[in-house]
Amino acid sequence: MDKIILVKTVMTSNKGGKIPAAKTILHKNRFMLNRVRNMSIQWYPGHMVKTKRQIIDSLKLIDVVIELFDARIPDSSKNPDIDELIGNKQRVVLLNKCEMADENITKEWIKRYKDMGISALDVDSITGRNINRVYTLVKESVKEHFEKRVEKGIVGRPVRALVLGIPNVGKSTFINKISSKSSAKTGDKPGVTRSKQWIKVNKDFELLDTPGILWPKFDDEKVALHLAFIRAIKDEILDPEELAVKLIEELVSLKPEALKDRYKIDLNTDAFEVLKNIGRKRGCIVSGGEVNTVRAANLLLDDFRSGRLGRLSLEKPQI
Ligand SMILES: Nc1nc2c(ncn2[C@@H]2O[C@H](COP(=O)(O)OP(=O)(O)OP(=O)(O)O)[C@@H](O)[C@H]2O)c(=O)[nH]1
Ligand SMILES: [Mg+2]
Repeated sequence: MDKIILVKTVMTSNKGGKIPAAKTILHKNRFMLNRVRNMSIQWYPGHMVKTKRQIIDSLKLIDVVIELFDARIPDSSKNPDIDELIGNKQRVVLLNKCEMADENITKEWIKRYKDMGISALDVDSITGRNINRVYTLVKESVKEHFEKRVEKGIVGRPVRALVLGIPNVGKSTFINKISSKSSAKTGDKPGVTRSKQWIKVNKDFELLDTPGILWPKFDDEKVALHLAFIRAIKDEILDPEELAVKLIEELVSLKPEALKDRYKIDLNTDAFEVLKNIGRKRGCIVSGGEVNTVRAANLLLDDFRSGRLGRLSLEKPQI
């Protein structure tokens, strides 16, 4: 196992506060870069701890939780803390970005949730796929709860849903799509939403947007890598070459044609060499003819994240 030392220098301002990500120095043994290694990824910044507290405070205001997973990685994008956090609140699961995932595998996931008695729907908040079915599902999930309210004489209040999920899963985009507004700020990186915000879908339905949250420790490296691949973890703390090598390794075993079709390259070599070949094909060359592997890595990650490698599901439901 080779060694990678990622040294992140954190400068301290004269007020004593930390200036994050001031400089990242990578000491890498390039000779060993083509070997499989363990990446240690952790990202649990203070704003997520604060959001968790806000979520607990909001629970008394809401009837149902809409939990978004990324359809490409439904297991890894499920925050293990959420079950405990929301207790026995009604829940609707949405597999978002479904048009980037393998359609048949997504169907298997939906069936799995239904078998477990969880209301679930595959949606795409860009194309709008199934978005018009979400309200019906939400209404069904709170029907009993609202009937009890009517019995108690409480009427005339809209259904209120709390939208939860990991960073960058598409919570704000989903809210904008279903409400046909652009009230919620969105962006292709984690941590765009910084505070909670109520958005009215119609007179009967209100949604609470929240900042994405992760959990304090990823016990499984694969989970951390999957989250990093889909950009739920901020790129600034990651090494793009390492991440790209891991993605190549996974794609080669899962769906090699995704790489072959896009880059027309030979995959019968180790993952770092594949990365170099991608760089060569795509003109990521520095003076002297060497491949700029950082550029090649970013290009590959960008292609994967934008769906240019085709529809890919990295996780299947376990039998
Ligand atoms: N292809 C595709 N892209 C999506 C979908 N939903 C969201 N996106 C994109 O994913 C990125 C993140 O979307 P946001 O809505 O900002 O994600 P978020 O969950 O609110 O993120 P935080 O506020 O950081 O927690 C944006 O670039 C969106 O355009 C989807 O269903 N399909
Ligand atoms: Mg957001």
